[in-house]
Amino acid sequence: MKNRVCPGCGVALQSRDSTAPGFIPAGKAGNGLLCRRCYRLLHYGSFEGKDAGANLPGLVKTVAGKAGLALLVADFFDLEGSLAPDWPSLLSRRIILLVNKGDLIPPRTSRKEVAAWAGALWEKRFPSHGLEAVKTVSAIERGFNPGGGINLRSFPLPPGGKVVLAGVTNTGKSSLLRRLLEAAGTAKQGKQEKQKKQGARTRAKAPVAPVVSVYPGTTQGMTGWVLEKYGIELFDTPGLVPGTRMPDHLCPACAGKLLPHRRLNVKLWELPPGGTVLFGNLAACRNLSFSPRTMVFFAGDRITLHRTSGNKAEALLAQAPDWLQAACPECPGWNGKRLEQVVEIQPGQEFYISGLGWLGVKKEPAALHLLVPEKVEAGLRPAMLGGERTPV
Ligand SMILES: Nc1nc2c(ncn2[C@@H]2O[C@H](COP(=O)(O)OP(=O)(O)OP(=O)(O)O)[C@@H](O)[C@H]2O)c(=O)[nH]1
Ligand SMILES: [Mg+2]
Ligand SMILES: [Zn+2]
Ligand SMILES: [Zn+2]
Repeated sequence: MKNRVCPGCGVALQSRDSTAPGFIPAGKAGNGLLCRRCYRLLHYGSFEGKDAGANLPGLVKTVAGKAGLALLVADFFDLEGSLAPDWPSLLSRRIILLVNKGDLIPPRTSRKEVAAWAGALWEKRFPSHGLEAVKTVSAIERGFNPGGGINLRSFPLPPGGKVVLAGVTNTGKSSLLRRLLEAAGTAKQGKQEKQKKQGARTRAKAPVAPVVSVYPGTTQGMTGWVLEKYGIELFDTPGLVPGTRMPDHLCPACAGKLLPHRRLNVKLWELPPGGTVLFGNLAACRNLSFSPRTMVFFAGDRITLHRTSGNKAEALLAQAPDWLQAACPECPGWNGKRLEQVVEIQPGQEFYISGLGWLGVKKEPAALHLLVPEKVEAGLRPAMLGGERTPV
């Protein structure tokens, strides 16, 4: 660890201003001690204090410029949002795309298929910049094997061994780094967690590893970690906020609730003409076809997918009861505005709403009326999960 940088979030430590980023009480700053924000996040689960306010794309570009290889971490749940920034211009020439949160992929879809799907999306968005590899990984799975999930030894390492982790917020960059640190025997966290479980009365020391949380923007600066086992120095970087995803317009607590944690929320419904499905109080999908359609809806496991009629949907969106709320009244960037879209969707296609979820139709095409939050990217795509894919 470099001196005087919080190992949890990468912000420069300071003892002058308790309201500014990186604050640590005077005399406490030592190796491995966390800034106040990280400390409170880790011990009380509260997310407070200002962001460091740095030029994040600039920082990522600078770190990537010093590294010879970039591990671009994408979130399986929102691949469009993960590939929204102009990554080729930000990262070094060699990029490995890691599709993280593979544990959430339903068993009937193979992880290789999802990796191929992500690779195709990359090619569509960045046709002139080839990827070194695409892999599906999971940072939380039991039995996670960095040697099997990300075989760092199978890629020619850059001279100097510097490798950067990059991505948009909340894709699991810091989580993957923690797993690699644990596997390499560098992090103390694994041992402490075990001690706690065994009821050992040892006072927990601050873990020397990046802090992970459901809130976007947990990592605010750069930290470097030497992994002797792999012969590399791995850099964690702050997640970028492309502004195209649903969570980019919500408060940190509501943004965290959009993530699927243990599983996807999947609902298979036969929707009569006029039948409507709400994604919390954020988005809506109504069947405009003249007969019922079998449809499947995907969202995070803390988001309510609610089936109703077209008339009731409007009232529910206008005045959401607590059980439906996905955006609270304090969400800063959420103005309640939704844009209308009418689409004809085929089996083998999905309609996605970046960072919120997606839906598909079975057996026969459907005409749909959608209400999509303003500024959030949404549209038709070839189905990602199982079955036949219909090009868009
Ligand atoms: N289900 C699942 N959740 C994961 C996985 N990896 C990370 N998460 C969760 O995703 C959230 C974000 O993880 P972080 O590691 O903090 O993500 P990050 O990319 O470092 O985020 P920023 O620092 O905000 O850019 C946390 O709630 C993690 O528990 C995974 O493989 N599977
Ligand atoms: Mg992080
Ligand atoms: Zn910190
Ligand atoms: Zn909110």
